[in-house]
Amino acid sequence: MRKPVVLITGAGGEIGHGLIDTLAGGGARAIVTLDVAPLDPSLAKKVSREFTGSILDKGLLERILSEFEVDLVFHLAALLSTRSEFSPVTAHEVNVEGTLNLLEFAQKEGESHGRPVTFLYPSSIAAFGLPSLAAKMAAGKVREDQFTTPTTMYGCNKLYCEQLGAYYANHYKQLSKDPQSGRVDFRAVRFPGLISALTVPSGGTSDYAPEMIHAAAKGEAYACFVRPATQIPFMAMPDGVDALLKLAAAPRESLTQTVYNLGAFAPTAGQVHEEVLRAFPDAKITFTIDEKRQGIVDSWPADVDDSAARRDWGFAPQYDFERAFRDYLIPTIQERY
Ligand code: AKB
Repeated sequence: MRKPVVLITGAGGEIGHGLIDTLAGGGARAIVTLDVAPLDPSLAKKVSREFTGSILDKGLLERILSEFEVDLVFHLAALLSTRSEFSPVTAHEVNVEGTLNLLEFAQKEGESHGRPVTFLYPSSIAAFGLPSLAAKMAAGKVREDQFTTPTTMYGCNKLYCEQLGAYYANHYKQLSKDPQSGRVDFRAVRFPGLISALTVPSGGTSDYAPEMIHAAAKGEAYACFVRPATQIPFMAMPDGVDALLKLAAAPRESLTQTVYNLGAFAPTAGQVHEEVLRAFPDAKITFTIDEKRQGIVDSWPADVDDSAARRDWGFAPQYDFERAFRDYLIPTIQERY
């Protein structure tokens, strides 16, 4: 008999860390992970089975399918926005073809065990693309269906995979004699920039905020690559993990959308700098603008309208800007370094 498990791809990344901690603490389901690199030992001991390999390896996915009854997938593996601009074809392979492989995997799992597989997909504010800084500032909080014209490869990948997920959930092989849609219960969130006290991101463009905080805590100088007035939404990692788990547990009938915006606070880079200085008065932060990365952040919304997530499945972040620093980031980071 195959054991019912939760599968986490990209498990060694920033979200994976928090998610594995929380899921392992709850103890409800055995955890199986897939990542290109081995998990660090503190995480590895919390999971039932760790596969080291690529989401592009269909043979490996077949093996997981034959051994485990997966009824919940957190598909976290992705190449982030800055990295994707340097290798767009690889980004497409990992972000799109990898997601297609996982959706097909979930479809087959669902067909074989006869229950829909809940598929959690972290999309991103990168799925938005505002045409100019003036339009961004005029738009304020954007809804899920506004400005979905991304300018980055990563944003295009995320937006398309949101649609692919909806296709698998609702229209998969719609012309076949025996349509098999409904086997994948696809649910996506558009994450803002995530800030973790335990890990430092790599390859993203919202990275300036977490990088500034971690550099200050380590006593290292940091040159922020966007202007002080730059504004996008952010969220503390525990709220990000909590949101994924809440959405996974929400009754299907309460969900009116496949994709939900999430936000918690939307400081400017200058406000993050001020808060960092309050906690670490000796921090050496300068601003050296990288106009190209600035352009990417300027195409992302200043804030998002996340009222649908709050209404449909009770999204309620615990950390606003002040609390994120005071109760989570500063104490945890100070302990870490
Ligand atoms: C990135 O900067 O690429 C990510 C994101 C906003 O999805 N952090």
